[in-house]
Amino acid sequence: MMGLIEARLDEAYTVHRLYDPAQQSAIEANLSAIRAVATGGGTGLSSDWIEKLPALGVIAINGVGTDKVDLKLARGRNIDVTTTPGVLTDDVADTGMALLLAVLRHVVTGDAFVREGRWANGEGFPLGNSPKGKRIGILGLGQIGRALGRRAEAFGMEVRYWNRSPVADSDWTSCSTPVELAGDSDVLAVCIAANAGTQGIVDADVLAALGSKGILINVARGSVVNEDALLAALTSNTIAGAGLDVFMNEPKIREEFLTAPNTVLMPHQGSATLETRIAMGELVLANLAAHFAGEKPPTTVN
Ligand code: 8YV
Repeated sequence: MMGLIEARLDEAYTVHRLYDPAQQSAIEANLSAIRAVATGGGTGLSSDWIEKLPALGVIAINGVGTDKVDLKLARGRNIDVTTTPGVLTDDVADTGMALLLAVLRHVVTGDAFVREGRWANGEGFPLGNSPKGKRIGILGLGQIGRALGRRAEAFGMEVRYWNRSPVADSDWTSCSTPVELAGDSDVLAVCIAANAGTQGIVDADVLAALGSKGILINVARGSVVNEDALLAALTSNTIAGAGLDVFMNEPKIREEFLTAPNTVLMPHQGSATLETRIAMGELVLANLAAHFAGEKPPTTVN
């Protein structure tokens, strides 16, 4: 979390930092006194840790992903799990658009081309592709999926979607399966929450349906994409390219991504703006404050 949010935590509470090796013995000595955990969406809290903390009453996630916390186990222990909904929606959707444009318009390779002096040497640079008139398929029409769809519309794209549960309030075309969505899209944008039911939902069949001109964007979680299938699809030109903000085993992602053709990589930056990280931190603080005041934390999800 940001320094100024951590400073507010330190003002209000006795804080032990699990990521700091120097604090390990103090933490082990204080297990029964720890009443709250603040953590990131990609980090969560393992079930082993939940079991080790008998006084735990709240897990305040600085993010919206709950895939790294067993929500049922927490509920069974009367532990509230909270997230930071709403405040990061626009930035994550912007990241999706940034990746989409970066792939279609060769932003990253163009930058290298100029710096390497190849433009000055008179070399030609390949034409990009326009988003205008293209179809974008949103996999997972939650808040982020909707925000990305609205942005894509502003760029002249046609929006369709697939969602696990029926969506009543959207004018966009609904597809009945992820494969149908991919087959009906030029760009497939993955915005779906990660859980047991969505693991590897973007598989070889979905990528084959997206096709050799199709682009995959992922701003959700690495686990919702079968990475073997994605790397195979990129290297065999089964799809045309990808823009990826999230991966399995971050930050030690599979090395094949580093050389995958026509692929733009980001180090999980969807919500990483100054403004949004302050707003997320404020929500974490509000949830913790409510818990310690004996109230229900405002954005409890379980
Ligand atoms: C953050 C996220 O990068 O919301 C999420 O689930 O993955 C991101 O917004 C992460 O939570 C860092 O704290």
